[in-house]
Amino acid sequence: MVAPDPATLEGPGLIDVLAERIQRRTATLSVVGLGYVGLTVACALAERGFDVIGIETDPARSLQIARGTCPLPESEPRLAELLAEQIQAGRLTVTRDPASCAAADVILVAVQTPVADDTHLPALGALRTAVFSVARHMRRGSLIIVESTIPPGTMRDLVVPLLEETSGLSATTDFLVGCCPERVMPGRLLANLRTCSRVVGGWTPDAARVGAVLYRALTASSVDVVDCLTAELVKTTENAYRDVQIAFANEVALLCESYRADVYAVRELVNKSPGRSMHLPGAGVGGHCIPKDPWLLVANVDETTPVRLIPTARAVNDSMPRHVGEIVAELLSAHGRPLAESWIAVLGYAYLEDSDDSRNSPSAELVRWLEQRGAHVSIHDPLVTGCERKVERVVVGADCLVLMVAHSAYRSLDLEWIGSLMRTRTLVDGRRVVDPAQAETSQFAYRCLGVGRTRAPLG
Ligand code: SAJ
Repeated sequence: MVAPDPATLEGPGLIDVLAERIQRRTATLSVVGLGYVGLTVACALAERGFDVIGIETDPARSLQIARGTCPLPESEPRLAELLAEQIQAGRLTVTRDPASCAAADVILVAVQTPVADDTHLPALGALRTAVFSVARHMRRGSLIIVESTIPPGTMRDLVVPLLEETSGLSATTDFLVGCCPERVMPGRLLANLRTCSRVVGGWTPDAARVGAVLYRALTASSVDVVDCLTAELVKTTENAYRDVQIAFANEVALLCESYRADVYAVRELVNKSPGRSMHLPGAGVGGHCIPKDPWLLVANVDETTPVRLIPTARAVNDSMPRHVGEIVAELLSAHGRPLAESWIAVLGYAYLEDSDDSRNSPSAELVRWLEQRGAHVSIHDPLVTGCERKVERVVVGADCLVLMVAHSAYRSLDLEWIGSLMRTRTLVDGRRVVDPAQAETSQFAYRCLGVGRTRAPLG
């Protein structure tokens, strides 16, 4: 084969040479941003035989990872060992210097793309900085892939123009660029990389084609090749879809409380109907994806397009922690305890069952709401650092027990014993964790979100 002209992609087979180097694992990769997404994909790519240069600007984090120590919670199966192995093997190296990406044939950008708490507008500063630093050092003929979840149109309006203007290179003739939004999930980071299908968006068909070669080395599942806009829409839509589904379940839960019915019984039978899959109602929607991605989806839509359902779903889900607080206040009031004189034990601070991740925790919102009304709140979570005191320390003298997360550990609570430690035996279940009959046998006044019965204690 004639040596390709390094000057342009049009050289004879330069794109095929890059694809082949990826295929043969002889391509050098760089991952910019070693957070949940970047660190996981850097370790996974190193494990698959690539030389990977991790670029992390945070000094402490960069040093920690360079030493082979995983900064993510221990609950990520195998990630800590894999990181240590790949650092030890010299296949993964870590630096703070963005210029290091000049050695890479493929550069993945995996930085956070948050939305502002008040305006819900995307904050793309980290992405802009990362793309700018890549553009200043990238090589002609390299492939750039953005893994961050980004608002539709961001590749067109931000990433490609910034790359071209800063590098002086063309995204159609001098380098390849695309996006492949991550599909990781805390607690399943490496597993999802191996099992989730991926959507590779290419600025050009060649970029998508070569990008697909890389992601076929990562996942055993399908790799779909599309344009950038479609890839941006798929990721933000799949999470907005989930948020709307959860909001529907939450609204039905509120209806069932009003009708004095049981949303869980209703949901079970609804889901027996073909084509129905009603999600679970609950005490709120947390995490780093679902509360954010719906706002990214609608961020760049023109103002003539009505956007109603998605923001409304966000408002419904964001209201759930406060709704749990209202149930607590109602139940305590029925037992002669004004909120302002009450001690409340909140069980569960992670955003998800059996997770130690408390980002955007619905419990945090509930605690704020209760404390703003004078209640004294103590928090327990066996998996969240700082909340793992013994549960008896948290519930002693409490007037209300609030279950906010369906941790497995809470499904076997000794309610009789816990009740004996409390001042007032009231229990509000935000996730249908405990058996209502067991709560009643243990003399609790029990309310479950979505179930419209206040059960007075027996006897
Ligand atoms: N939740 C409900 N009811 C439900 C499902 C979830 O209230 O029926 C709440 C959870 O308690 C949690 C929040 O929503 O507070 C988010 O839960 P999640 O199960 O969606 O978990 P996440 O946030 O880790 O979502 C990730 C997403 N994956 C990626 O973005 C790659 C999402 O697309 C996945 O559907 C989800 O994992 C999953 O469970 O697979």
